[in-house]
Amino acid sequence: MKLDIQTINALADRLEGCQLKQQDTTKITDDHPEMDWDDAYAIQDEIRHRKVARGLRVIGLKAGLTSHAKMKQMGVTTPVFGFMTEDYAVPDGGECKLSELIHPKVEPEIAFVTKTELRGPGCHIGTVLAATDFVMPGIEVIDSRYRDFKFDLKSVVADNTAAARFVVGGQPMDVSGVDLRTVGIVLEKNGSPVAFGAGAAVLGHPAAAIAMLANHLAERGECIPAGTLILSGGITEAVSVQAGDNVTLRVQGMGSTSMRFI
Ligand code: OOG
Ligand code: MG
Repeated sequence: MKLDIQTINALADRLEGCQLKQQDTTKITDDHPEMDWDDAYAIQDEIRHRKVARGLRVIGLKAGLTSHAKMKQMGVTTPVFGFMTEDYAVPDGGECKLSELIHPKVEPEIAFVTKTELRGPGCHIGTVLAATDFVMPGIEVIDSRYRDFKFDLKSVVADNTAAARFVVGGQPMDVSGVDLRTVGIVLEKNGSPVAFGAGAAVLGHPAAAIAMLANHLAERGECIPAGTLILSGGITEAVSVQAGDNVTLRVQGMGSTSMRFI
């Protein structure tokens, strides 16, 4: 760690403050170029502690920057991990209020729900599939607290990987019933297809993103408990949304999930 605890706290304040007040900010590495990965996750952890202390439950985990499309869009090369609290969940078909967000974008993702604990190191696609209860379509709403989504990896980790809202729904499916590499997805905005892809866009197999998360947590002495919802990362580039937009994600064999921006 390169930053002291006062600086970690001040940066958590600054980033969560931006989220709560719908304000953007410059990336924190501009002011703290020396910060390292442990500092970045320590700031994210401090934001999580603040939310939990206010009575919010953590209801899911996420992997991000797991597809080449996303890495290219953001100019980075490594996946990152974050969390979702209960206030991030939008009911399937429900409304997402733009007044609570800065500059949201939507991402088509495959959501996993685990049935047994996943503990690294050494997790791989096989252990993830064995521990998965079901998979389902999920749309993540990202809302970077950084001006114009301009960040580097440590800044985005500190900002809890731009997590803001999500919806899951459709037809939950047993992993034995689907080839997650070839499963096709269509993201629609107001009835028009705006992004297409297949599961393999995420690290060759979306379960690889879950394995990476488990192995990452193991380095911190943590695991993925049974019954955890995890978003495996955007399959395509993220798509901007505006008031009035209806967004639907269709995943082959898994039905669809949708949300409306008001
Ligand atoms: C960071 C969040 C990335 C994903 O699915 O790739 C992410 C960002 O692109 O702003 O959630
Ligand atoms: Mg995402």
